[in-house]
Amino acid sequence: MHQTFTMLFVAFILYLQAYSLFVDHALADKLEDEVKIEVLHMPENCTRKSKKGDMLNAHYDGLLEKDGSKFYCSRTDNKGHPKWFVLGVGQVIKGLDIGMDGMCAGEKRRLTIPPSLAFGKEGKENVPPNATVIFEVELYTVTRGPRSIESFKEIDLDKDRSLSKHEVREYMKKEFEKGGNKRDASFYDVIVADVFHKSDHNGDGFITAKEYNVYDHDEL
Ligand SMILES: [Ca+2]
Ligand SMILES: [Ca+2]
Repeated sequence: MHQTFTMLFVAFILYLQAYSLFVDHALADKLEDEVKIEVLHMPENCTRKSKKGDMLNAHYDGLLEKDGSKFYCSRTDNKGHPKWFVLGVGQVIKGLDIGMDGMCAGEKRRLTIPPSLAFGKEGKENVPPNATVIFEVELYTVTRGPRSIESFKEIDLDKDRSLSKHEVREYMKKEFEKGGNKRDASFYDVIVADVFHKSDHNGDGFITAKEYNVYDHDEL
């Protein structure tokens, strides 16, 4: 009789522990899925806010929350060129896709991103496992996404249903210079090379509609 009671009691304690683990876990999950967004600078004029599918051009610094050490800086890496990427399609870590939504050109934000939305359990290069990271981002331009059928047609000047380097370059130039920002030729060389590296899967120097719609997962 006494033994049965003990066993029941132990079972009850185990149940409570399991329950609290579950509750803690559920709470932790909820907290983990949030990106903390702090606006550091907001420009006076904001004509267009970023949304999924837009092409963004931004500089960012990545820091570890625990000690503030910097693991990435687009101003020194990537030859100092601002990073460009398509928002909301997994080209960057999830935390940046979430944290850079609804942002204006000229705006600066500090994003605190939990590991589940950053580099996860494994970490990456200079980022240790399970690290919360902070990104300080400065957004330069927001342009309409390059990955819609409309933009494909717009880029494809000669209407042969494939994009040449010349066509991509002209399109980028037109989009980037809408806001009156002049860029030197090397700026476009880098972008065009990057676009073809990511999208011209068979390496024939042209991007077909099919190649155009494939998103590569590129963490940074
Ligand atoms: Ca073409
Ligand atoms: Ca191709």
